[in-house]
Amino acid sequence: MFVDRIKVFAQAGSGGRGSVSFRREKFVPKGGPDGGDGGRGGDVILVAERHVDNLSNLFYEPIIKAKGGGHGMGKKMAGRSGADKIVKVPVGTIVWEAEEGKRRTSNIEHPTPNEEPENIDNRQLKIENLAIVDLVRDGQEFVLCRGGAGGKGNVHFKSSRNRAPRQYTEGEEGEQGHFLLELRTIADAALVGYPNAGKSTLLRKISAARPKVAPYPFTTLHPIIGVVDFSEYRRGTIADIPGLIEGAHRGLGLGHEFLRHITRCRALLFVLDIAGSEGRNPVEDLQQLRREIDLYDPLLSKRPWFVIANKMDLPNANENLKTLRKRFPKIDIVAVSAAKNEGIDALKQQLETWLQ
Ligand SMILES: Nc1nc2c(ncn2[C@@H]2O[C@H](COP(=O)(O)OP(=O)(O)OP(=O)(O)O)[C@@H](O)[C@H]2O)c(=O)[nH]1
Ligand SMILES: [Mg+2]
Repeated sequence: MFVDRIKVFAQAGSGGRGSVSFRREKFVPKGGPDGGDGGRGGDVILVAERHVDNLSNLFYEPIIKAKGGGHGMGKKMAGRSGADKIVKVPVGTIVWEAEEGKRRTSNIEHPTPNEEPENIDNRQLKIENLAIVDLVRDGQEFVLCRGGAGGKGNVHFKSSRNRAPRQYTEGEEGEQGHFLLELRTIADAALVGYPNAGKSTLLRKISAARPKVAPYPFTTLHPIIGVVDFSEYRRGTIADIPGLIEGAHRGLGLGHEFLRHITRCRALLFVLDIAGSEGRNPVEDLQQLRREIDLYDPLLSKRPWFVIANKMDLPNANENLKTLRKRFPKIDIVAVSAAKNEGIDALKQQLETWLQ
């Protein structure tokens, strides 16, 4: 299962209560207060990990809780600290507060995991302003909810006037809240095209990634990243995403939800079935794809873009390629046959310059 958007409830541990205790020992009458402090509650910590590729672990565990601190004890012994709860998330995870103003309150509500949050339109969300954090680096950590401090034991309340204090404090409550976690894949470029254009076949040829390839539309259901090795240890990352069709912005096909995964790409690589083997016209395909991207996010369609004309081994490919070049004279177009492994080395060289 691939989960790239999920609502969770997180709660850090509360601090332990301070202890009320008095020293009792032979030959030490009225030994005085010796109640220790409570331990602090554990934090809920998110860690971005390169090897985690989606948020499915949270689908099974949408309620994340860290342990509370232990209560203080006699003989000035402090309670143990609550263990932190560490949650691994993929690199590229953005965290939003799912219910504004509900963080850090003490009334524990029943979480409603997996419910699609309303009125969060990700295109309008300015990551920089509204997100709590954007975990973009491997190993990056973020304390989502901080554990509460431990309470004070009665040893702190001794004074000249009160030598046998019975006061103590409760531990602080841990922070808690509902959060929306969303994965926006991080890759240098994305392969954008109609279903069956050969995007996955292509990714298999240029990288070690092994996305499924099949002669029916919508084979690819979620993004897959391939690493392309260029010369001299240089490499680039390419995302293979599901096929896009006309009307995707209205929810046709798989819709355009998955396009969030290309919002961080520096370049878009449009993959065309240049032979028009399914009865479509590649020039129109390209225009339509550009239009869908623009409808999704006008800023995205302003990114650098290039064309990979695939299926050059089939009839009509050459003619169509000429027409396409005439129609888009300023755009870099590389012709390949992914299935026949033709033009792949040249494409890799181009990729290196495109992604510089
Ligand atoms: N003749 C020919 N067929 C190709 C070529 N590249 C891919 N195909 C075939 O086209 C079909 C679809 O290929 P995929 O790589 O699954 O296409 P896709 O763009 O990833 O499709 P979706 O994941 O459904 O969007 C498969 O049957 C491939 O074998 C090519 O260069 N020439
Ligand atoms: Mg595919």
